[in-house]
Amino acid sequence: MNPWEIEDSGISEESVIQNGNRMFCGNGFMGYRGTVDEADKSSMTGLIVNGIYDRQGDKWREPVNFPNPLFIQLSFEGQPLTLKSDSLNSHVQKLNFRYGIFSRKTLWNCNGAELTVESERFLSMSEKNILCLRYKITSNKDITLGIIQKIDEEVYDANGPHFKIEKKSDVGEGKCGEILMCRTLEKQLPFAVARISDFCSDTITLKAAVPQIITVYAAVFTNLDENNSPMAPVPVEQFASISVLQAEKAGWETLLQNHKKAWDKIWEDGDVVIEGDEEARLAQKNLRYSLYHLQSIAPRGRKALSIPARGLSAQTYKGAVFWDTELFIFPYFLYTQPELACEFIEYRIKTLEGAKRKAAAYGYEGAFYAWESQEDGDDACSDYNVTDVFTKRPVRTYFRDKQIHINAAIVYCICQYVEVTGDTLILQEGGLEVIFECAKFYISRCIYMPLKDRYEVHDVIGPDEYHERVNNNAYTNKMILFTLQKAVEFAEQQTETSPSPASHSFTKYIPLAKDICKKLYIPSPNAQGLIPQFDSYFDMEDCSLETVRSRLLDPKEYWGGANGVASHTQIIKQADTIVMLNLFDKDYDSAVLNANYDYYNPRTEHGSSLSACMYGMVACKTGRLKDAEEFYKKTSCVDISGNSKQWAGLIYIGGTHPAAQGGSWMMVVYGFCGFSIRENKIQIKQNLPAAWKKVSFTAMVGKEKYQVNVTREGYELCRK
Ligand code: IFM
Repeated sequence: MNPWEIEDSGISEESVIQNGNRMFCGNGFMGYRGTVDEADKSSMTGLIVNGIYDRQGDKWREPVNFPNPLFIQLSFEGQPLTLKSDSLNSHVQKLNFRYGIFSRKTLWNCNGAELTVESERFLSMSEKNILCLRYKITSNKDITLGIIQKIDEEVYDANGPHFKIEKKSDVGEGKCGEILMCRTLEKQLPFAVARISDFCSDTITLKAAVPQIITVYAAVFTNLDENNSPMAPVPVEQFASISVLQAEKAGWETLLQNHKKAWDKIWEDGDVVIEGDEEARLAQKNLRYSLYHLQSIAPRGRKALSIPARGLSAQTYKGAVFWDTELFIFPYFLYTQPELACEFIEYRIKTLEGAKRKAAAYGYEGAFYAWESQEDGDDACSDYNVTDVFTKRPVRTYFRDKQIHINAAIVYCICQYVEVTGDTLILQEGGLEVIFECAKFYISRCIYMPLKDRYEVHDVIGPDEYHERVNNNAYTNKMILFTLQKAVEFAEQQTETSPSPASHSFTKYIPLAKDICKKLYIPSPNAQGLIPQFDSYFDMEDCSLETVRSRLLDPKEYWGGANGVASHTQIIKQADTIVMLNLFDKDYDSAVLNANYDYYNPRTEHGSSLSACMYGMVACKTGRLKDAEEFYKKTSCVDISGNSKQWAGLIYIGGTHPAAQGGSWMMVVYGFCGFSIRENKIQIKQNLPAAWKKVSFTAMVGKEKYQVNVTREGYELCRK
């Protein structure tokens, strides 16, 4: 069994959708779902380009699903050969996740002739705009088939349509292929999709046992791509036609070798090696699969992009960027490819204006980042993010207005970046302004309680989304404190040296920020060491998860909001206070970590894929190795197993889960290896699972790159 491969033979509708996610290929510029060559929109085919969104009327704004240039469909006696055909004999599809290569082998019985299709595709990691497909047809008897090859413009859309086709033309040089010149509907953004095939007919006659191989090269360009000049933009169709012709000239083998070389380079620092027995090998496979997904969606080919919560796998969650990026995905890139981690910050700098607009719209100062952020930083999160299963009416949710902890996640991420890389340039290039603007928002959001002589933060939602509009969410308050402390620290450093315009704008807020830092209420542990998730949390009904689940009248019912089954109980959706204890473990003694872990874990639904890794890391810190291993399985298997939550109310939320994948890396490196940085030095406090002998990974700290080898007995750091 190839340790870098997954395979599946499922052909049910559910399997087709799941495999679309599980066998996703991407190169950071674009992503292509793991569907077969002849699949159409009914199989939710998808080609998503990072950072390209569109809105149709007042429907949800979402990523544009581009026309599919790799469509090939065979037919026999006028009947299309698909996974649903009665003539289907067998089907298997695979993903090689070392190199991001999707393959399939499918057999049909065509009137006694056994027909086999084998194909392979990849999205080039070296040429970001290029996709390649090799399609091989073999029959054991002479046979004639119909064949349709095209750029399939009939795309799947959750809330489309999102583009119009302006022109169709030939690729030129007498080649067999076409170019589609398109424009998105809302912003009128031009893009082009081109394809060339080396087979040019609509019928195909096969001699017994003589295979026919078809090679397809495709190119996708938008006018925002890095290699286009903003000053004198080259028309996208010209780019697409030049590139696809170049790809064809280079040929399959060369493109494949270059693609593999690019992946080899990625794995040099991006891999984590787990050695040990069978269980360790499984853990290794799950981890590498997770890292593959992160690498295949890490922004490449355009500047200042980030990673959406469902990667590039679908239009789910509106293709939006959440706090997932900063707190769950960022750490892996920070230590392995800091230049990519920096892009996430650049993205927040680029979208600061949108965040300022949002703060102003709610009557606050500074910047309030979008809960669901797209290319301009305006909030894509609707006021009605869930649909009631009974009335089919939209439910008013408050994620957009009240999850103010998003700001602090961004500040936390910038501070981590500066601390670990030592690169302060990003601060001058907009990072400081982001920190100060986030701080200003919090200053205007905190309220002073004169009789208590303290500041409080009311009417928020913490990470646990089932409890809306609560007061003094411990996680949020602690993160606000962190933000204000950092803002003051940076502002004072700046004024001491050379004041930047950003720090100048914050100077007048310093006294108030300091006062809030002194008097902000941070819920502290009670006599049992327990920290209330928010005011009066412990007064809510204390019942089991099973009790809450048994109250559901419909399995798709939403647990939160005004009438949700969990809203009036202590059952929470995901790690909340535990996230705080994880990020600020040094501020609490182990009795507090233990008490809160024991209390909150049985009360957590783990209904978000962000939950397991946070509990898992605290399980490692408190020596609960068995629990930690279970949480590791959970976070690292979300996508490989396909066992993830598919519905929130009536809204489909499937797709891949980059936060859980980042969580897999964090659990191995931060959790089991106990890796941390203290005073610019690497510290290791390992607690490896019994089946693991050794973990090796790369960590870049400052200008140094280390190979870190951790065994049960100790560790070594070697300069790389
Ligand atoms: O950011 C998360 C949130 O914490 C829980 N709901 C899903 C979002 C996107 O992953």
